[in-house]
Amino acid sequence: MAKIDFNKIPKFSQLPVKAGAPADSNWGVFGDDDEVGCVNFLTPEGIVEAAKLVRNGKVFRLDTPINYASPPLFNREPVHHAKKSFESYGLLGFDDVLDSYNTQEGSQWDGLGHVGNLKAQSYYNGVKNDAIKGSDKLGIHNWADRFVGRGVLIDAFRYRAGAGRPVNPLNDEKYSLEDLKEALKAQKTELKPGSIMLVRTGWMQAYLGATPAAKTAMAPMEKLKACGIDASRELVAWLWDNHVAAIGTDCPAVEPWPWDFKDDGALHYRTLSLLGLPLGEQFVLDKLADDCVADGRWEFMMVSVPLHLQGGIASPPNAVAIK
Ligand code: UVW
Repeated sequence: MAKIDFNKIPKFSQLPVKAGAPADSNWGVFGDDDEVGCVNFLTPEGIVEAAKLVRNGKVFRLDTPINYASPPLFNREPVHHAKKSFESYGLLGFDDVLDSYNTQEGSQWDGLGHVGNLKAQSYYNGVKNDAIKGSDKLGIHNWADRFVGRGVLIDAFRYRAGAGRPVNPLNDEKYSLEDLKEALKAQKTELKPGSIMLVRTGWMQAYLGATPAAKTAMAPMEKLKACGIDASRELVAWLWDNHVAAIGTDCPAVEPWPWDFKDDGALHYRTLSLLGLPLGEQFVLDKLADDCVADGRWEFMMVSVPLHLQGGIASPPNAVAIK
């Protein structure tokens, strides 16, 4: 792992640094063969600093129980959980067997092989579709022991409600860059280089409060409407210039859903493909947010251990925030 010198990272306005790379891409900044992306901003020094944020031993699980969404969103399959008995060996005991496990059925990090930029016909760092299909390139295993650092929660949902401009999370409303900045200011919190930025949009709370019939009605891709973060170039420049390592949200797509797959300016393309910036979706942030209000601390140590799946496309975050 190459040592990161934050002072030497080019500004967004200086991108791209590599000849032939698409506009607004950081391809080559972490090396031509890099498969880690912005998770490179999580450094050993940052982990040591993050550990100092642990003060009262409270732990918040940030991912949903498996199969929490019934049915899962975006036409993804539910997991089938069976227990395999040891009775045939004359023993008492069981193993688990999970069938049809889609790593994006609930809380998830989208890995860098999840979507490629259509215009550039490439994934992060210029990787081609055939390489994703036929090799472990850009797999989730690259983050298996890298996703630890300072977490920062931006409670954008609470901020907008408090400002008299509430968001309906079950509609395709958006949080602007200004909202995120103002919410941070209201929380007296700063982004520091190498932060894992979590944004509470209110979607998870609204979804969990919906009736079973409403959940069934909203689950299909073509029916779902959900709030999210603005996909503007300005917002993405702010993330990069602040050396944000990843962005995790409690909504289904980070950006408002539906987004247009053909739109080159979609946040999925701007982040995953052009910057190697992980997107986290359907995170559980409500209890953490309440605790942040209670103790006035919106930063914590965050530990996420994605599945050790060679070539994996995505993973549940298996994440905790520790205060
Ligand atoms: C969508 O935007 C469809 O979400 P995901 O990243 O889970 O595919």
